[in-house]
Amino acid sequence: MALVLENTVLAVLFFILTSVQVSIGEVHKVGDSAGWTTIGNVDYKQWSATKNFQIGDVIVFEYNPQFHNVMQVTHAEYKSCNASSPISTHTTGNDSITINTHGHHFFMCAVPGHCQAGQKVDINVLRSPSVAPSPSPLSSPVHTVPAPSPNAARFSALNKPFEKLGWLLLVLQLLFVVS
Ligand SMILES: [Cu+2]
Repeated sequence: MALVLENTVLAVLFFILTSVQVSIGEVHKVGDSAGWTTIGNVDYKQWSATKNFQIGDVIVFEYNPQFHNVMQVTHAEYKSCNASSPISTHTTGNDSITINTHGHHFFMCAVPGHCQAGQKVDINVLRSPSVAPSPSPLSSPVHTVPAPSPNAARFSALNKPFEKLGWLLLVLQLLFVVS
């Protein structure tokens, strides 16, 4: 009996740990395979528009540090390509920046001419959209699993450990009843 209980606890702990791992942020490499560059006219606006940035995500800038750098700047500085008073400076050539707040995060290369040439990116972390009910004529009246949005998936991933805990308590109660 004790062995069964032990195995159950271990299994549940494993589920909790793997569930927690799912909720860790995504890694986004700026410019994808092109990286952080002025070569090839990479459209960083287009790149960021295709992403769904979330709090906890990691933004990776990969570049040759001899030719480029990364400066986080204000919106005004981003627009005017002015890096005279950056919020933060990154120069390793492989910079990982974790996004911890909602809203816009503006980055540019401060090498003269590069920002003007388009080496600038706006990482916009949207607030989780309110889960507004959107009844579609195609959906059945029976409330089934809603179409999972990336946000919903992430949210449920965060809640999973607690579901598992509830499950653990139920199992423990059953075991006590049986023994
Ligand atoms: Cu540059």
